[in-house]
Amino acid sequence: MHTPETLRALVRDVIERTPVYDMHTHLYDPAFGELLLWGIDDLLTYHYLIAEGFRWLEMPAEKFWALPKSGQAELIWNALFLEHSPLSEACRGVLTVLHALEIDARPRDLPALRQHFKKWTAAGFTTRVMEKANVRQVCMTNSPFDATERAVWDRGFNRDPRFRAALRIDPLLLDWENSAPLLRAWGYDVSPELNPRTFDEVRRFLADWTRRIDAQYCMVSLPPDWSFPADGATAQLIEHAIMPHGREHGQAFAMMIGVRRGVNPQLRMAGDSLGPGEVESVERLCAAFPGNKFLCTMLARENQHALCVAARKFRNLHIFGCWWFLNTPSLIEEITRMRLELLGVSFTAQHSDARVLDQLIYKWAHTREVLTRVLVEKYATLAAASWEPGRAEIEGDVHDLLGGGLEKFLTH
Ligand code: RAT
Ligand code: ZN
Repeated sequence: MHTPETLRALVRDVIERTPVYDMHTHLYDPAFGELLLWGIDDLLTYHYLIAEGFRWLEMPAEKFWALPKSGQAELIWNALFLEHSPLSEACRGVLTVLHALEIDARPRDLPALRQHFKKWTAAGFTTRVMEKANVRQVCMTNSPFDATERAVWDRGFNRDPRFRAALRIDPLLLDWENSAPLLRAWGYDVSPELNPRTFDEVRRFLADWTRRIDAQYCMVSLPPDWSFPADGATAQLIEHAIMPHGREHGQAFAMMIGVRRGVNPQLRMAGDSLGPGEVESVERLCAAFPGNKFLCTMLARENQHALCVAARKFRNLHIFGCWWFLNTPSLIEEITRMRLELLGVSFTAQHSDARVLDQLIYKWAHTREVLTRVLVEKYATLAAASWEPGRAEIEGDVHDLLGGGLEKFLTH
């Protein structure tokens, strides 16, 4: 029989020891060189922190952007760590990282922090961080529309098996007008009007990239007003290119819904916001294409309950993560508790969305803390009905929640 203390210790231990498959990040295989961000200046210039820094900075945005990365980092450090306490989730994250790496931040000395990172190479640091974070594999976000990234795939390199790939196609689905000429330039016989020949050629493009990068899924982020079915290019391309492509290659389509890009363009990447999306469109897609697999996360808190209900209705839908503005302890807790109550463990509790390698440490440490709280509470309710969870049972559940369930969903 568990006491509350033994139960908590057991659940915490299992959660800490279970390696994660992090199914959505913006990290890169070290072979991508400069594209893989790491170290204190990249941590401080994370766009989540830039948005927070701008709440205090008085300089025009253009002046900030004209500074070198170290200058930007210094302004953020001063505004968010020295002049005020670093209480926000993104600020706290930097401190969790430094603490875990045994870097003493107490003197509050940025140049000294920089020195600590000098001793690592990208390759060595990757291993160190993944071990600390207990992450077994991460999925990158790979866009054929990104010229820098494309050049690396063109050159070719030896893949690091810890870095999986996902085919990210926002421009294709959201900006057909400008994507069609690019596809043409890359040798695909598409026309601006969407017709059968064009759909076939888009499928050939998707198939080529799927094979080339070994894409685990095809991903897109969508605005709140995205709707399906619809007349526009987005819905047409989904129906006539993405769906048949997904069936042919056994590839899931991952939708990240609810982002409003460039609400404040002056902030650049930090200027995106959110809005509630249409869960009904997700349901209609799942119903119309039972032979396709869908992954979905939504950005608005208001959508979380309906999205859980949608997942109860469609076994070809797997929901994942507490995305972006939802990746804060209080919201992770609320969402994870609700998902467990409605779906058991048939969802993926979290993805890190890390853009800087070091962030794997804090994103997963903070999620693990919350998951421990919620699962202890839930197992205690089972124990109260004399269903004592055994270690192996808890291990299976946690494995599923931390990426293992997704892997099964993708392969079955
Ligand atoms: O969370 C983020 O870092 C956002 O900027 C987005 O990248 C978002 O996660 C996305 O993949 O579009
Ligand atoms: Zn992302």
